[in-house]
Amino acid sequence: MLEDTSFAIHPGQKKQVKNRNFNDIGKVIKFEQTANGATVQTESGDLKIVFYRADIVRFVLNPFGDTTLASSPALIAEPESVDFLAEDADEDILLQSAKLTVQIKKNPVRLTVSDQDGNVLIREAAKGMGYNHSNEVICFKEMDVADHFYGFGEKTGFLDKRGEKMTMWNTDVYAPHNPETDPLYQSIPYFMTLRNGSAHGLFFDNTFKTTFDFKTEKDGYSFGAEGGQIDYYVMSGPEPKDVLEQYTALTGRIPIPPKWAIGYHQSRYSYESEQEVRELANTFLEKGIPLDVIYLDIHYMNEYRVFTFDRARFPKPAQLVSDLKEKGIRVIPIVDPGVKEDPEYKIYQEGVQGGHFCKYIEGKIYLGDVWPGNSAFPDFTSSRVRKWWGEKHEFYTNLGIEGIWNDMNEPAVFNETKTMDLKVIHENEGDPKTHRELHNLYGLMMGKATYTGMKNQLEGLRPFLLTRAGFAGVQRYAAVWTGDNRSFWEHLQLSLPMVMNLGLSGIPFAGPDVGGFAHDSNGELLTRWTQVGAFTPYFRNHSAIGFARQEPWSFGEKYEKIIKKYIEIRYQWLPHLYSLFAEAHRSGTPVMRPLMFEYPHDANTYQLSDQFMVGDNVIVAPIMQPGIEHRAVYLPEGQWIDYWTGEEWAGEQHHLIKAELDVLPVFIKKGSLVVQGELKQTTEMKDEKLTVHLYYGDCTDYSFKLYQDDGISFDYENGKCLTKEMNVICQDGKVDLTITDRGKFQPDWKTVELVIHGVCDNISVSVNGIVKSAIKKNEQMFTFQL
Ligand code: MIG
Repeated sequence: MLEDTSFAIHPGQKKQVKNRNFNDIGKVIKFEQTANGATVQTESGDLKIVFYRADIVRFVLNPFGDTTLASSPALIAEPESVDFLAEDADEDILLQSAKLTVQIKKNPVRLTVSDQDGNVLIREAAKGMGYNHSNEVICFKEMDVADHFYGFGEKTGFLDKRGEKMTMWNTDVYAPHNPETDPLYQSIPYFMTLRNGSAHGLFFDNTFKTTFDFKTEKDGYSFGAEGGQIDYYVMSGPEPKDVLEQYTALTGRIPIPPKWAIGYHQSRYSYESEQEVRELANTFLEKGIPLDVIYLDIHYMNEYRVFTFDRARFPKPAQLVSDLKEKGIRVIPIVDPGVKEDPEYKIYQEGVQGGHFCKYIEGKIYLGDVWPGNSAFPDFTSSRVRKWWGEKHEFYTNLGIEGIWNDMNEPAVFNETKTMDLKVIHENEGDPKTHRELHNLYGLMMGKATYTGMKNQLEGLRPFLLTRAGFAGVQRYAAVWTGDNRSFWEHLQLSLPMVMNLGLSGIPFAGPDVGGFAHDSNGELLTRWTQVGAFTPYFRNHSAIGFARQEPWSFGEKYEKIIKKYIEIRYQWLPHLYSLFAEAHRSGTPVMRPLMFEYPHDANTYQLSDQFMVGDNVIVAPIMQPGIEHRAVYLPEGQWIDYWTGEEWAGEQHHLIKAELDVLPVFIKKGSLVVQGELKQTTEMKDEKLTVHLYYGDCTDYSFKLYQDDGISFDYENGKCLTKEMNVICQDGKVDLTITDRGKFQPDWKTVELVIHGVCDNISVSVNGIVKSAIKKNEQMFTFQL
């Protein structure tokens, strides 16, 4: 029949292949200086160049229409006023701030960005910016032989992403994560380049599906998007720390977490009844295993309806929450975005009546299949919807709940594409856009709604939010766990570079499910994983329904004992870790760092994926294979002390280290210090005494900023916090400790004990210039008041 109609000559029958080739943007037509940079008219639209600071410059070009300076919600910064020189010559245009020089060759347009010393950071050569008729955009850059690439958010594989091609498209991946699994739940279109010891950053602010390609070409890389503008920021570095400071100036930093959120967390899919939760808490208390949080996974709800409890299994949630809180344990329930399609369910009614759900352009609400069956999805791109959703959390906060766990917020839907129909329209504050364009923002905006709502309700207490999906800037609202890993040794291994790269992507509060989520864990794996977890920023044991239980005692006494020991160590290290979180809050510096972050000139660190640093002076080198008690450890410049034995190891060398099952290899840099508190059951217990462990060794300036505040409120924003900057000089038989206090806060502790490790001769110790004591051989410890 169809043959008789015009369909017979339908053009699609010849299966035309789309021409995806990119057109170059062409040459410069006109140059115009602006308050913060320039507008350069090209053959393919206006290229706007904006200095945000002397060390941050933005490039925007829309090849399909008017170039706009509007940004995605990742951005929190506005351009500062920046002094710069502009020069319009025959062949090129030069824009120069105190830190950056932008050169624009005119025909064709080719950009070069250099630092103040003339070192090239990024350069376009044969190819520059391009676009095609499928509305895709792309930027090609030269790649130096010495370049190493880090960041990109949540990726599998090793630390350095040179040679990889990665996509940003928030995706629920239950299938086992392996080195070619990409994308995962988070989209952070940002990376840091390290070249010969200097670093610079690049943030591509585009919410569409983006691709970063360091693989296809030998001497060039590219980043591109399925739509939208070319819109990226170059950050000058030159230290990795500077890049993080610059990137987080644009996208924000973590609030200081409530102290309880950096304790040990226990989860399971699912603890299914009040009784089970109480028994769990009691077991921790009886066994004296420290614990701060228990999670409620989807079984707490009435048929997976968010903002409800199943009253048969959880008859008295308020009582449960308050009884546990008395014991210093908080309860965190899961909240998914999918709202069950049920005309008798209040949230669904409100959502429909208020116009809060995502809709097709024709007006029909989008429904997708998730846990509760057919469900509608709040449109978090609208501030009105965010307010509504945030306010709904009174349901939890009125019960005394201070933390929420957001899952499935890619959003995940049980269908072929794994997500919402791309045609769905988001309100987006009066600028409606398709899900195809805003998909990657869903988790971020849900996080914003949840965090803001809770913060309003908690009357000055810090909320805690855990999220699976996110976009650049998600650190402002939530900690990130790395989704559905498995109880494989390989997944313990891959969690290290993954969390380190999250840290380099502005997300310092992250961690994997300790012990592994799916698959059956075992005693040895859980033990080794808990040892690592004790030193990773986010520390939660979580496992899936239908697999072996993995609470600390699940595999027998031998393992339980070691697991307990390491959870205790976490609590002892809390003053130190909390100080590092405060540093992340101040400057974006990650808590858990790759060695290249501190030793960017040491090529041995560039791909080092099985060791990490906690702060700037502690190296953790875990065993991550079964039946193994030895491993190679690389120690960079300096002298390093084995945390357990006091043995000294030389830097800039590899060593073979022995570590039986109860040993996590930890090394402290000589001449530096670590601050510890007391053993405790929960973070609710205060430290009466602090211990400063100083590792004696030649050092002319080491400094650590010990931070304390009340751990629960936002008073720190008004100066109610204490920073004790401890400066150490160890030389010629002398230890000089200088302590400078900043801020007004009466700390918990009454005494501070100084323990000096590695003293082998008479030395004299002074604190703030006053000689405290002369230490003779083997007298290594003394106590005083700080
Ligand atoms: O499709 O809520 O990643 O942590 O336990 C599974 C049940 C949905 C996925 C999360 C996991 C959680 C589980 N969720």
